[in-house]
Amino acid sequence: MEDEEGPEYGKPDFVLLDQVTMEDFMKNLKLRFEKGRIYTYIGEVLVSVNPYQELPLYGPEAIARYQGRELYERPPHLYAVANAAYRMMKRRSRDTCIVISGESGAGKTEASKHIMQYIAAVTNPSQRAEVERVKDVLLKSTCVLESFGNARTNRNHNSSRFGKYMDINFDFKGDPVGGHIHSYLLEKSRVLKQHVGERNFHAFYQVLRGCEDEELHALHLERNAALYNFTRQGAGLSTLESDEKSHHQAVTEAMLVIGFSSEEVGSVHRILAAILHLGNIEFEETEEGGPEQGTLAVTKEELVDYVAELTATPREMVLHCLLARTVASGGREVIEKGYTAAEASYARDACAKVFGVQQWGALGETEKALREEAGSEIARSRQALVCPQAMYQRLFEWVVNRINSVMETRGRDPRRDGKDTVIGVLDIYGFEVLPVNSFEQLCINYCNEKLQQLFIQLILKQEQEEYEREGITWQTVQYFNNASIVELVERPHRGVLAVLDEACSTAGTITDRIFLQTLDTHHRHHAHYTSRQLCPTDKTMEFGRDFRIKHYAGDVTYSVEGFIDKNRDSLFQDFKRLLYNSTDPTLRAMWPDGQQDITEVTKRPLTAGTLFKNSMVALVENLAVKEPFYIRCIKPNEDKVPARLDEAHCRHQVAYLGLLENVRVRRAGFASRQPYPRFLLRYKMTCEYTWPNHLLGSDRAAVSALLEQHGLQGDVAFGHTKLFIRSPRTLVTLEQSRARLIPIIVLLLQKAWRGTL
Ligand code: AD9
Ligand code: MG
Repeated sequence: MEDEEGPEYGKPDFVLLDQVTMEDFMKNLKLRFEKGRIYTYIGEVLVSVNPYQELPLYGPEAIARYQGRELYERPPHLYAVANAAYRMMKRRSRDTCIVISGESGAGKTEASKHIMQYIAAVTNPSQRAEVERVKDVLLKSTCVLESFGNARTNRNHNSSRFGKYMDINFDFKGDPVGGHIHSYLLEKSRVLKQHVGERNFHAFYQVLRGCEDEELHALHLERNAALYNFTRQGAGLSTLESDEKSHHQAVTEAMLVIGFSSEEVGSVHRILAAILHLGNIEFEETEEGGPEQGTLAVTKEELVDYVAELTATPREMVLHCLLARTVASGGREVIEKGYTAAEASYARDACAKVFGVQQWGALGETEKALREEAGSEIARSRQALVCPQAMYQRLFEWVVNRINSVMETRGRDPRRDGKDTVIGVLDIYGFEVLPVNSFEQLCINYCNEKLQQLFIQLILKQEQEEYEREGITWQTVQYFNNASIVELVERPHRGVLAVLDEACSTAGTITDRIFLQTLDTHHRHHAHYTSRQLCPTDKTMEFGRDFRIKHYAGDVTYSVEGFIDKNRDSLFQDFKRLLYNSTDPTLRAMWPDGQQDITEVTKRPLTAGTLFKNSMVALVENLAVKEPFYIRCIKPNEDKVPARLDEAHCRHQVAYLGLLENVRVRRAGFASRQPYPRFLLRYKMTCEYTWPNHLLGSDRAAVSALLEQHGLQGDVAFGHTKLFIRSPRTLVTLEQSRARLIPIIVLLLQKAWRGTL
């Protein structure tokens, strides 16, 4: 890798473009991409294009070139941003965060791994054992979380199906002493159903392929993923399978290194196996029974035995959970109710209910009406299918918590109770538009609206405000403010999530269709909301099913089918109690709420939407108080092939990431700003009037003299307290001049000390 880039590589910073147009932006992006320069700055924001091939950009040598350098001293790189965040944290004791955004497959997770590797490489030079432990856990946790939280999708073979924010805590020496992972909205519905060409979470295949024969036998599993409903859908079974065994070994080893006991690893495998067996259980209607006992029976009874054995719970209780439910009927009275034939049929096609928006469109009007009428029953009859995904979600959360508990206790020096400083790394799902968009996409896109709002506030608005504060004249840049879209989703009482909560709290009678009607009433005049009802001529939406939000990144049509169910996310107490009563302590720890008495469970739990909203508000609050660094990832083409940048595809991403506005603000503004004393401290040796000390009255006057000597005065503006530098080139010139002089000064000082001068 070259330290300097010639003009043939395009502009290393979009701020240096002659004109800020989409054409020029794309030309530069493409030119650089074709020359293997996948990184380019916009000021301190790093734009990264996924190369889809291994490039010689990473590793110890590259890390050494960036370590301790200023951002502009070397070609744009993730390491430079990681280094800048680290130095800001260490030198100025500021909490920092690195926000990585972009669509699925754009390279967010890979970027976060490089950042972690950089931080691990440059810290703990004295090799303190406890710090090494923390670094090990931080690095190894990625592999474990990818196993449980990633899956092959059509857009990315290793797609993160959860959002991740990781705080790394540093002590006063700048060494990592702990950390904490927050996970957001795991796509648990994937456990039940995968789209054509996609797979379930990696962990299932890794167990099937990687466990030794003996263990597999004890799990009552065969090696063949095609034997299980949850792993045989979609496609892509054969791809990657050869790697599955080695991944399984790596994940198991990582878990043990992190501090999971081998008993815990065993329990995890048993839970995964139990979920696969649950997926193969089938139901049939029987002659026996009645409305009370239900008319449902289980075929393949041995599967119930397996589930009971693997979850260390009584067989009868497992069966009960699958076939009946206990309900509180007022006071302390408790009754048992078996599922009826009607509910059973809903259970059978619940998968279609969850994902079957296309099928829904194919249904006749009578059937639709019938299904809607029985809508309230769906949540109950879905238990048999809800259980496996709930089990998986709890397993995932437990894994995250377990890693957190290890990171919280390691590394910290008990003699020092001073506050740690933090670097947060956010790798969260990008904006999503699928052929059919449901509740999950609404949450994901709302999350992106929140992050875009933060970006606007922090980068664009803050920048403008600073210039005004410092008395620098410049032109205001117009940018799209997405506040009203965020409001549309999260506003109390009237926002989409509030209306949905209202629908969920009304026992049984509200259907998805009524929910949509309420939305239409509330938002008929909203500039970013529409539906078929409000726009009857728009045939791209369906009556009574779709609404559309005009997101900052583009229009998304959501189908309300299943919204109420997914938001309510209810799970019967029987199932929680079953697992709480497991004699396996690991499983039991995942279900602490199972100890509640059924008659005590009266308080309505928070809905999935509200929980997500709360977690987003907390996340944004957390990020807003940190010094932010941004990585904006771009996916070059839809086919995941190297060396091809599809212009139309990238243009869209450049537009919705607001990169042009970002460049305009940065250009209208300045590439860098520094308080006068700090600027002098760094560059005073490059000017005879300022070295070793100046006599020019004020620091501002001294800075002015210094710049004049270099002939750089035309590229700066003088604020009240800070110097504003327009072009990164100026910084590069100053840095080079400083680098040339340092060895001479060191030599002079050495001679002075030795008295030979
Ligand atoms: V998702 O939202 O989790 O579906 P990401 O995280 O944005 O997505 P990811 O980092 O997983 O995408 O990258 C997708 C694939 O692109 C990786 O599996 C690599 O094969 C490839 N990739 C990404 N970044 C690089 C890179 N810097 N060098 C080489 C890369 N390959
Ligand atoms: Mg990812």
